[in-house]
Amino acid sequence: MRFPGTTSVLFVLGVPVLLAFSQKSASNEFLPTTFQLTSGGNENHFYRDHVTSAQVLLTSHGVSANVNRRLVVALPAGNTGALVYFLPTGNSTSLLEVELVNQTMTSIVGEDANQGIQADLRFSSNTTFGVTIIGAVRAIRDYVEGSGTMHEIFNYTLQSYNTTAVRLHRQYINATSYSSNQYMSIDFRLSIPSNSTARFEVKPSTNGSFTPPTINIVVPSLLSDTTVLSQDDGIVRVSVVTNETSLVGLDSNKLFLSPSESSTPVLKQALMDLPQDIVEQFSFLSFEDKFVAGGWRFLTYFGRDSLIALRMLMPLMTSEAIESALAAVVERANSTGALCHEETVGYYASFINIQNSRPELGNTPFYDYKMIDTDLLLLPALEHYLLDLPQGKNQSSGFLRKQASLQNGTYSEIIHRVASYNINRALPFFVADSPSPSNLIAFRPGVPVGNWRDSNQGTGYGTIPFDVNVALVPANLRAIHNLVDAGVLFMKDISVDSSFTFDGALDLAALAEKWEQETPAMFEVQVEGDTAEERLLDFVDKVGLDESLLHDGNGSSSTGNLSFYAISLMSDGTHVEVLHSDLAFNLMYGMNLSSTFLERVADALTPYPRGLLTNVGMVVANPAYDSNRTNVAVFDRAAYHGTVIWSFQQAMMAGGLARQLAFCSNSTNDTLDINPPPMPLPQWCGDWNLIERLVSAQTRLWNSIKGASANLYSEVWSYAFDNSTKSFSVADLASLSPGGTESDAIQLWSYAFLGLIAPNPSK
Ligand SMILES: *[C@@H]1O[C@H](CO)[C@@H](O)[C@H](O)[C@H]1NC(C)=O
Ligand SMILES: *[C@@H]1O[C@H](CO)[C@@H](O)[C@H](O)[C@H]1NC(C)=O
Ligand SMILES: *[C@@H]1O[C@H](CO)[C@@H](O)[C@H](O)[C@H]1NC(C)=O
Ligand SMILES: *[C@@H]1O[C@H](CO)[C@@H](O)[C@H](O)[C@H]1NC(C)=O
Ligand SMILES: *[C@@H]1O[C@H](CO)[C@@H](O)[C@H](O)[C@H]1NC(C)=O
Ligand SMILES: *[C@@H]1O[C@H](CO)[C@@H](O)[C@H](O)[C@H]1NC(C)=O
Ligand SMILES: *[C@@H]1O[C@H](CO)[C@@H](O)[C@H](O)[C@H]1NC(C)=O
Ligand SMILES: *[C@@H]1O[C@H](CO)[C@@H](O)[C@H](O)[C@H]1NC(C)=O
Ligand SMILES: *[C@@H]1O[C@H](CO)[C@@H](O)[C@H](O)[C@H]1NC(C)=O
Ligand SMILES: *[C@@H]1O[C@H](CO)[C@@H](O)[C@H](O)[C@H]1NC(C)=O
Ligand SMILES: *[C@@H]1O[C@H](CO)[C@@H](O)[C@H](O)[C@H]1NC(C)=O
Ligand SMILES: CC(=O)N[C@H]1CO[C@H](CO)[C@@H](O)[C@@H]1O
Repeated sequence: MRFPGTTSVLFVLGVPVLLAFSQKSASNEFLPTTFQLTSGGNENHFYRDHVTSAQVLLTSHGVSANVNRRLVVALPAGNTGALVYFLPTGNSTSLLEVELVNQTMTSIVGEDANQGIQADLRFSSNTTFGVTIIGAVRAIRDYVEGSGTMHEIFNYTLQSYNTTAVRLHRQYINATSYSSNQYMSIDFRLSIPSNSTARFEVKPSTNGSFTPPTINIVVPSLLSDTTVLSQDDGIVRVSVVTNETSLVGLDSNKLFLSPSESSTPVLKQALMDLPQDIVEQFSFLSFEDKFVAGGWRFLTYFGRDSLIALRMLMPLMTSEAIESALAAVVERANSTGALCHEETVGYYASFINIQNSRPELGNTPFYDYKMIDTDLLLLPALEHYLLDLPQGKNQSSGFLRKQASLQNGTYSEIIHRVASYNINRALPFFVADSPSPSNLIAFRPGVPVGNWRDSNQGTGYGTIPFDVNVALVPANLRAIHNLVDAGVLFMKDISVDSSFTFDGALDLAALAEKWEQETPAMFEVQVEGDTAEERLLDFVDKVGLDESLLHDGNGSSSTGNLSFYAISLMSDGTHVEVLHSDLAFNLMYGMNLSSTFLERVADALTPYPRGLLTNVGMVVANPAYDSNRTNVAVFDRAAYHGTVIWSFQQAMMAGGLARQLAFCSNSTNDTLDINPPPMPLPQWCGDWNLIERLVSAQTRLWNSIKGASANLYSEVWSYAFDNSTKSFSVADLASLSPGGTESDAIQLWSYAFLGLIAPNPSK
């Protein structure tokens, strides 16, 4: 049986430490899934059963006293939650520690059938509540990521209190639900279990709901710090309940194929070897209606995260799970054919609707269409599922005939609309006499971001990104072309903007080919050998690395004059000369890569700071060669999209490289994915020199990835450089950038590694 009803405890090297307790009974009775992860100075506790899903976060024991202890509760239901900072009080010299008492996390059904999560917390000393936010996870993110941004409109009220019970209440801003006339609310409750001697001392505000009440937790003096954490005295029970409807989870056995359903021996082996603890983390983010992006910060629908995770894990997944993820994207397309980036639901949706001068919408979900890459990711995923994978064969008519539930129309109508939108956006470049940056696809007017490097600094303030233009537009056009060829989509149902004129009908293959062939050169950056060396030396000096990293002994060597692809273009066409990992999109999605392009991949997969590879992973950007030296600081190791390591980028690079190499080798032994090669085969398949370079690059990449294997499934991390060993170690990004962005302990697309096998070293 694949999911035995046992309790397993697994220790992975270093952080995060993983403790998994998973239970499934043979009688098919639904037992809760719970697991715990330590990551970035936080203890993350996860819980899911048929009543609720929740993540509860507490500051890890032993973290510096300068860091305020914190509780975060996050529920995917309505993306609701609570945040409380616990400040130390009194004369106690002992450090305030708060921990979740083992095995006390459970779902609860409270008054009015409201549902949520409950857990017992143990306090080592007296505390008073600091900043407290009850309501939306987005409001909590605004506070922790936005240097303390709070909105008065989110204020809670002290509903009731005494020495053993406190209830903080938040009624929705626009109190009624969009689907009924009933009040919606969230409650944060505190109580004292019968055998705990903790007590509350509460002083209500004298100033209405604006000024928070004083809430103290008083626990008896204890003998010493070491005994405190094993006593019942400081225990307080907390719960968060809401009347948001809970999402129905997709269980791990519904997510992944069973080994007997696999089409190749390697896939069968991989399915048998799936690490159940990791599968459960991925499963925590998967629901019947949608996948959510990560926890605690992104327990809601994100189109890009869903589609990228799906593309990479699809070969292992059941058609039910694949179609859940695809349907979530299709359902949320807008009437123009753009795809939804983020869905805001629940309490925060009311806030956004008010800001958009649509208060009458109440808490109707708000869909955001600001990203330009998401639009391009659906059709390649759909193509791969319906045309390449065994579990997608014969599924197309059933899927396309479905009637949407979040909007009018069939999936077929919506998908044709998405295809039309994407084709029309690709036409200006196609009909232009000569390629010009102004015909490429830029971030939407007035929006400074638009691809996965979702910060102004992430593309060096450039507005025309490499990934979208060089990888995703052509891949999307190829996908549409192939789906039309296969009779899944129909040219007659695609509406081509009539202001463009061609000789005869639009030729999708020619359209794709023009984008494939002409865009890479538009991003090409050339740096003379001497200049490159000067900039590298300057870079090493500026960011506190060591010159020895540039020497041959480190597998690093000067290659003379240098060419690479800019991470983006400024709106005037100026290159942002930052070396980057987005080449992975071409490898994973592209069909007709040139040998020049693949040479650049091999160049990039060399030791940092010449290339991207550290001994603790692949950095996603490297500004060392940029003639604009301001970017050295803009892309530093504390920047969210700077010289930091994103796990999904590593997975995409590794998976993409395996995919391209498999085109030439015809072997089904090295990849779980099934990718029919382009016909005729790429010319570079005959270039053994190049293939050897790519295989070496692949080995270096995996060595780099394995250097931080304990972090593999987390979102993002940075590095610290040790000058004595001249090597890198993993550094927590949030601690490097106080007030900056913390990493999620679980992140949907980082589980892409479940779909990869490391290359065979003996080869
Ligand atoms: C803290 O210590 C000071 C001096 O020892 C004392 O006056 C004060 O009452 C103490 N406060 C508490 C809350 O115990
Ligand atoms: C809680 O569980 C963890 C993991 O099993 C264990 O290491 C720890 O000692 C337990 N704590 C208590 C107080 O039982
Ligand atoms: C405090 O309030 C709770 C909930 O209203 C109630 O059950 C409990 O009896 C009260 N305790 C005291 C000491 O009044
Ligand atoms: C939500 O719960 C509150 C009680 O906390 C109840 O008054 C309200 O009717 C519920 N709303 C809906 C839409 O069920
Ligand atoms: C305290 O009470 C809880 C139930 O409320 C129980 O699980 C626990 O064992 C009790 N602890 C002691 C020391 O009696
Ligand atoms: C908490 O404060 C009370 C007085 O309000 C004091 O008696 C107790 O010793 C304090 N507890 C700790 C752990 O310092
Ligand atoms: C929504 O809230 C805003 C601000 O509180 C208010 O102006 C508006 O009337 C409310 N709309 C509804 C339908 O309750
Ligand atoms: C759909 O989203 C795109 C991209 O933001 C936008 O240009 C278009 O106007 C939207 N369509 C509608 C009907 O709002
Ligand atoms: C669906 O169509 C009906 C009838 O034309 C219309 O009333 C309704 O507003 C449409 N719904 C959506 C979500 O567009
Ligand atoms: C240089 O980089 C900085 C930071 O990214 C940017 O603000 C500035 O516009 C760039 N200058 C030029 C000339 O591109
Ligand atoms: C791969 O295998 C197919 C069928 O066995 C064959 O037609 C094709 O030529 C092979 N391609 C390569 C690159 O060996
Ligand atoms: C009780 C409560 O949440 N009070 C907050 C109301 O909003 C202001 C402004 O954001 C905060 O400063 C208060 O803490």
